[in-house]
Amino acid sequence: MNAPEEDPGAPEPRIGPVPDEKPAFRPYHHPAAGWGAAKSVTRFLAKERELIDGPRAIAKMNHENGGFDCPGCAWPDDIKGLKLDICENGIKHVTWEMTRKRVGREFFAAHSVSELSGWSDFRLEDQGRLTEPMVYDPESDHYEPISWKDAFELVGRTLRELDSPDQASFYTSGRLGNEATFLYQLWARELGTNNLPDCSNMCHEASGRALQAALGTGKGTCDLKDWESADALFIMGVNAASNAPRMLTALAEAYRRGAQVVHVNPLVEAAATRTIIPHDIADMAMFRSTRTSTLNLQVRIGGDMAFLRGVAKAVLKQAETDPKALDREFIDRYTDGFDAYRALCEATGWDEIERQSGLSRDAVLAAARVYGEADRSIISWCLGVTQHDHGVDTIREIVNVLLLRGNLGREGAGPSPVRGHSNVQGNRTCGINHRPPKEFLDRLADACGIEPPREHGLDTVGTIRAMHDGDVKVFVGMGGNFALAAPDTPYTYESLRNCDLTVQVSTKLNRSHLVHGRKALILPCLGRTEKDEQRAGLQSTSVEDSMSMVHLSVGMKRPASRHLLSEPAIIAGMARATLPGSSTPWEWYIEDYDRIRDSMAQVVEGFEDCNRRVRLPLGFRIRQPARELVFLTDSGRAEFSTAPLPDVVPEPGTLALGTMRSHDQWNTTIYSDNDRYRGIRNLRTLVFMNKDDMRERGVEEFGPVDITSTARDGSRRRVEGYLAVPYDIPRGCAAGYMPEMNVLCALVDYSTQSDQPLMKHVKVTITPSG
Ligand SMILES: Nc1nc2c(c(=O)[nH]1)N[C@H]1C(S)=C(S)[C@@H](COP(=O)(O)OP(=O)(O)OC[C@H]3O[C@@H](n4cnc5c(=O)[nH]c(N)nc54)[C@H](O)[C@@H]3O)O[C@H]1N2
Ligand SMILES: Nc1nc2c(c(=O)[nH]1)N[C@H]1C(S)=C(S)[C@@H](COP(=O)(O)OP(=O)(O)OC[C@H]3O[C@@H](n4cnc5c(=O)[nH]c(N)nc54)[C@H](O)[C@@H]3O)O[C@H]1N2
Ligand SMILES: [Mo]
Repeated sequence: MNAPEEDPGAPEPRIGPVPDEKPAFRPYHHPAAGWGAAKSVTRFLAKERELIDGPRAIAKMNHENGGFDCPGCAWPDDIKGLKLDICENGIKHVTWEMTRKRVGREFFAAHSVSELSGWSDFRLEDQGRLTEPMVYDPESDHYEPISWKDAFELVGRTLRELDSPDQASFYTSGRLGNEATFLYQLWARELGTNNLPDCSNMCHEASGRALQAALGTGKGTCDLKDWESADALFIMGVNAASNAPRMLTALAEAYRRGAQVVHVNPLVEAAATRTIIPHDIADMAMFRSTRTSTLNLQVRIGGDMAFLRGVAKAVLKQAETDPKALDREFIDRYTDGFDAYRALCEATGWDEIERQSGLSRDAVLAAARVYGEADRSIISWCLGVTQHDHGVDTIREIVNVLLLRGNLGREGAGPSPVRGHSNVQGNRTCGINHRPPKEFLDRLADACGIEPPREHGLDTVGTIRAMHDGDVKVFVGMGGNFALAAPDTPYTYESLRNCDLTVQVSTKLNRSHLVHGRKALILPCLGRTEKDEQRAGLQSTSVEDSMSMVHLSVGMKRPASRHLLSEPAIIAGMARATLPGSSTPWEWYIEDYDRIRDSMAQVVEGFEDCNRRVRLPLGFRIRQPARELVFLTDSGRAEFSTAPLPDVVPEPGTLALGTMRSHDQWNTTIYSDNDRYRGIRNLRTLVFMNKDDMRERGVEEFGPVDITSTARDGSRRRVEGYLAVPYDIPRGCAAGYMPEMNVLCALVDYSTQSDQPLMKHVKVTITPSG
């Protein structure tokens, strides 16, 4: 066996940009994960000098009874308690947090904010962990130490002086644990605002809205057991090998048991080829890889809805001669709106489906055959589907297709969104919602004795606009890196700078500390890997994964600095200072997080008796009514939708640009300038293009190009000198990396269905530079 050729491993992974090295592109033909990943991890650990603690921490990660939850993606833990269900990128995220480097007061004394503003984002985070609270001093243009008490007082005073609580906005990034989340929303609502934007507003807002409307349940209905028993898996708009690497195991196992795995993506990503499963020792030793795909469909950017309509059309056609093609009994008993949907499918012509999906009729029919022959199908999706104007309609079309064959409420079937941040789903469950349901607010009022505001608050896009207009004056960032993650970078910068006060609760230095309000605080917190000691002893915090499993996470490392506070403690401190007359027992909650969970048990749906259930070996699963065929919709049935197909074909001369992640980054955190599975080394300012589109524009391979986007309101944005990489991508489509390309995303370009920025569908023209 010519093993080494099978998987010779990564091109040397560099940690951080290497300015003197030439960018390179060499297509990747090896399996995902396997030895390439192992090699990359070893180098990363060595670089962070974590060869001893790193592996020990990893052994503790995601394990029942006493580990911490991987701070990476939201893919669920292995239900069989697999001890080595780890992934390259999870290890990077953990090690990133555990670095030995520190950013103390000496660092801030030595570097002014103006100076730091000239540093790269990589260099900022590479300084290590923040160690004590800092306040911005405009006189010296430096951050200076401040006591926790004074920091809380500054937040409290500024908030109390506002004319209205709606002049403050409280952002959440999806790593925040459930207990902190609960206290955070309680603080905002007791103050009197629902301005609770979160990263979900840029991520899966469309999924929540669509599933809620169709099924009355805003989450997916599948769990890992379903994934293990499906006959067909449809993976739409996910780069799983990089962003949900543990999904590779599920795909490989599906292939081995003879299930069909269909990938729908403009790019053939590494997860759509083959993988070596990292925990399969035999496979690793033998360099044996497994296929993770049976069919790849390179849909046009934004073309998923047309593709799904084509599948439905084919299934309905088939049903004319083969009644078993549809699950009529299911449709009659549980759904509403079938006749209208059937009529719509019949009225949609194949030429339109082909044009809008970018796929041939034969390709769509091939997928429809897979779907028609499978007893149990799961459709899974991520940002390739959500970050579009018609994201909600597309996800409703996913549900339409599933309903046709009764793929809901039974094992091995259903809708299964892949969430992003490790606790982004838990954040929403525990109250981070600018449009909170009435029932949640009622229970919050009863259990916590507050009068929560009833009108909707601002989301991410709304907050940026309101800060720009001067309507929001205080911004609190609970984790994340708002300045870089949000669209329209210069506009977002102006918005943040227009605030009276910006507060960032963070673990590492990032751009959002340098793009700040007139007053600014950096409040450093414990990370998930670290021990959180409170009065009652070592505390744990709960998190919810993509499949609604809630379990405890306990840190095991000594905190990076003795001045750090936990996120719940920081929130309680700010809340107490803001609300002097509050009857909420803020300090009492912090002494023992079980007390927070007792309140959550009364307020959060599905959290009844959570203190006991969360301590069960695998935690507990939040009940999904739609899984049990209970539909909390107005009709009490699952709703077919009948939205018209959007026109996603770019106008002549323009391209649809999707912004996405490389293999070596966590959202705004860049680990290196390599993108191994796409064959890229040492380059981030690039654009992947179809060869014919390049030729038509006189763009040379690796030649510099200028990219201009045109927004809805006609305004233009531009980046210059990006290098064009010829890639296997449909004509009319282009792709490149966030967050660099966020300058091309206009704030006005958000979905009217979900208010999500259109990060996967930026209208651009590309021309050779100079
Ligand atoms: N290592 C790592 N893991 C992560 C993250 C990270 O940054 N790094 N981020 C986390 C977060 S917050 C999230 S939300 C998830 C994101 O996970 P993904 O959704 O995988 O994120 P992206 O990198 O944006 O990749 C989008 C994928 O959609 C495809 N795509 C683009 N446009 C379309 C389209 O119109 N239709 C279809 N069908 N596909 C399209 C792209 O080719 C790409 O494969 O990952 C999470 N996990
Ligand atoms: N163009 C474009 N833009 C996008 C996207 C896209 O696909 N295209 N994707 C969007 C998506 S899906 C998302 S989720 C957002 C991500 O937006 P965010 O969640 O705001 O950004 P991150 O980069 O994940 O945040 C990284 C920072 O979080 C802090 N941090 C890390 N761990 C912890 C912790 O335990 N506690 C606290 N308090 N802080 C911590 C660190 O200081 C680090 O610098 O970006 C969005 N932006
Ligand atoms: Mo996300």
